[in-house]
Amino acid sequence: MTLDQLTKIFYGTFIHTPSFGEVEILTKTVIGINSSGTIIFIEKNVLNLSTIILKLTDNIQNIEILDISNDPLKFFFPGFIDTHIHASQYPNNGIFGNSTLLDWLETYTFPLESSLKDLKKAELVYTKCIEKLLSNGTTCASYYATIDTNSTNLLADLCLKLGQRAFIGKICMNQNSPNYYIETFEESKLSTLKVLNHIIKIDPNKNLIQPILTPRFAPSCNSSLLNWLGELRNDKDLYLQTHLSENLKEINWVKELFPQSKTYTDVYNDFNLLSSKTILAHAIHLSNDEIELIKSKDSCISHCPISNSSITSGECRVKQLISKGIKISLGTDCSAGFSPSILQTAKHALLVSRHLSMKTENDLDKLSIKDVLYLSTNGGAKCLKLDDKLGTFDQGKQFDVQLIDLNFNNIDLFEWQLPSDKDDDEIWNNILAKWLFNGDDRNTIKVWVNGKQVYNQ
Ligand code: XAN
Repeated sequence: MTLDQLTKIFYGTFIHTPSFGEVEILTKTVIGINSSGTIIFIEKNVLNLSTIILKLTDNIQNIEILDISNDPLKFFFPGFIDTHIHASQYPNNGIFGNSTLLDWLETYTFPLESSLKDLKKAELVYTKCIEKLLSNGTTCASYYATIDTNSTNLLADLCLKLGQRAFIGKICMNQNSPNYYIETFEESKLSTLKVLNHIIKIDPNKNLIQPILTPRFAPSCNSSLLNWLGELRNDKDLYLQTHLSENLKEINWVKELFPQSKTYTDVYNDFNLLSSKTILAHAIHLSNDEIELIKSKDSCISHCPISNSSITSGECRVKQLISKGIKISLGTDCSAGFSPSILQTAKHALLVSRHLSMKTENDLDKLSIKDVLYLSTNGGAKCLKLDDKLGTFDQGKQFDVQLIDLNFNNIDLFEWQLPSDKDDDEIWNNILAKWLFNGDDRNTIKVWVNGKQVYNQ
């Protein structure tokens, strides 16, 4: 450890989820970071901050210190990771009527997305969306933009400017789309390459922004486009995101469009789109063969419970997929999902799992508070293959963190519910439960990405 690089020190309670179903509470802990936002030391059970500081350095002038150790209702938590969100649909949050997937796309979604080729409008929408996510503690998001090159590049520029870690996807769609929102195969290729080049140019070291190939879903791309995307993905080892098996009508449509493929998942596999860097949103109605195929490719699933309830798509069998070894994370899926908050999404993941368990009469389908907090953070990091950098508090990882403060009247904690100096698991489990079920963006008071503060309430 080179302590002359030490720039910031944080002292207090840190809570994270090292594995699925596990929460670790680190009280009286000191974390130090360097100017790149990398955690360079962690010291647990520190009773006196000054002694530690004196041990570390004799020059504290240039070191920023944030000490929350005197407030029992504040704690640091890893930043949330949203692995599936359409920035371009943000204005439609909450507007979905009684629709289901295919009519929802035609009625609400395509008109809004296509209108964002107006870059003034796009800037307004994307800025609001990014700022809203940051204020909800989301430090990393995998975004869908639109089919438009400039509008997609703008989203990347704004994430970089506002300091959010992001994967940026230019949507590809060259068939079964309205005439006002469709591209040719040639246009889709050119636009995809332009966006890749732009992102590499603005963030060559991938400090914050990375490109992600984004065929919207099988019905909107013809075989030539899927084939080209598969080759590009493979040649350049790129991330890729798409939708899978969300709605029964959609699945039947895919069968008609791609009769040569055995299943919906096989369509993606047949075009070489599945890898350990592929994020599949929804994946609700999978057969056992499809589950095996996803597992064999080490692709991951973004579970979007609010969206799945809102446009009545179904309940993803999260616990079953995890038991098969599939990586799972959470997606807000704005605007089929009405909330930009991963905390709300985690709460709905828990509730949707209860509905699933009523249907299956299997208690094992229920997700716990610890489970959904894992999916919101470390699960997302693993899906994005960034778990060497994000998801937990460990030396060598980046400080992508939110400071939670429960001193607001959305959460009434009584004296006997407060943590004491003794570590008390049950007290902390109850505090996390109150945060999950009654908390909201009021409780996220500061947010850092790469150690840089990007939100302050
Ligand atoms: N399938 C989709 N599902 C969804 O939830 N949102 C979308 O925009 C979309 N496009 C295809």
